[in-house]
Amino acid sequence: MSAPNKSYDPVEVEALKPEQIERMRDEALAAFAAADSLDALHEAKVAQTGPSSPLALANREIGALPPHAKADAGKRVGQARGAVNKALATRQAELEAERDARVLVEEAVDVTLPYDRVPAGARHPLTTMMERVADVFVSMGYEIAEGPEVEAEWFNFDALNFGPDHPARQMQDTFFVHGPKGADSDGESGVVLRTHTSPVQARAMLDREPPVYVVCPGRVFRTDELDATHTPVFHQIELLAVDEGLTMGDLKGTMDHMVQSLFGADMKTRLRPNYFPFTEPSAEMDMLCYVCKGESVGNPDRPCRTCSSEGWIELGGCGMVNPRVLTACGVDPEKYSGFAFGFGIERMLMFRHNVEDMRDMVEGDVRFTRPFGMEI
Ligand code: FA5
Repeated sequence: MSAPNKSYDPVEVEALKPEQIERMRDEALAAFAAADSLDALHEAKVAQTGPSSPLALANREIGALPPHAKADAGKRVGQARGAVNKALATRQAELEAERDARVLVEEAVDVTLPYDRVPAGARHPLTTMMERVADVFVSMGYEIAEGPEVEAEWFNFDALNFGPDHPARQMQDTFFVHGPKGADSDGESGVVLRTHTSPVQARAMLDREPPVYVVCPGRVFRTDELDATHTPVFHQIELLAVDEGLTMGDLKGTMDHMVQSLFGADMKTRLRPNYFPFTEPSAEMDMLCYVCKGESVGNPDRPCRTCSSEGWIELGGCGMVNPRVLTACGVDPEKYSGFAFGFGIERMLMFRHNVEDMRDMVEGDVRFTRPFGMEI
């Protein structure tokens, strides 16, 4: 800054001469106009309005003027700085608008373009249902046991107390791979596609020393026609417990626990007498209808489609393991007793999820599986 000089005319201070102020202003306006990016404008702003810019330096010269000259010089510098700041703001706005327009074009996403992501599928609800049921028993300490789908006739029938000419052997309509053995055979065991998961019971007892607690999920085969409630290839889950002192009470309590875990705490089961060669006594197990909880029975105002207003839904078969089966599988029936039950997963899926036609489960249409979601 020049030293105070009370005598001289302000127009003699070079930096404050009107033509110099105009030149500084015009140079600043030209620099802003020439800036073609926000970065370039920032550089021009620092050069033209920063503390070392010509106008800022000129402004400082005002302090050295005699009082009568300060107002005039201050006004001139102030007007020039005002014009410069205004031009800066205008150019800043223009460049920002250009940038925004460019970004909008560059980053535009055409939402109508075809996409190449593979759509996520869903696990088949039969698989998730089978795992869900098995998990109930695994959490009680049961072990998962598996057996072959192509099974020795001996395991599928003989070990389970189906006599060679027992009518029950015809009751299960069987796909024979070799055989059948039957009453007229030469004693060789045939080979079948297993008709139920019960042969895994026999295998589990032969493989392990009691106590035995196993759950056996698996695919089974019968010569049934495919229709709304039957399929020739379906899934069962079987439970077997062999220990000292097991009773029908343990069987009932275990089944109640299963239906409560799957359908809610107020669920229960009931037993109806039935016949299976491998259990004695045998029973059909029903569970309370989880929709109407039995309230539709004798109540025409509240009909229930799920149980046909019967109040109960048939689940499968059960009973105490026949001592002859225990003996055939090397377990001492004097010391041990056992209970078993088995039921169809397709049927359970039907009433649990209101699936009206079993054929939907086998046709492999993703429109059926997807609504069940990606349950793990
Ligand atoms: C049995 O298969 C016995 N092994 C169950 C058992 C296990 C009894 C342990 C005692 C002790 P059943 O033939 O009733 O039982 O079949 C059991 C279930 O399989 C039926 O309740 C039904 O839900 C299902 N099921 C039978 N046939 C078919 C089919 N063609 N399609 C779909 N599900 C079927």
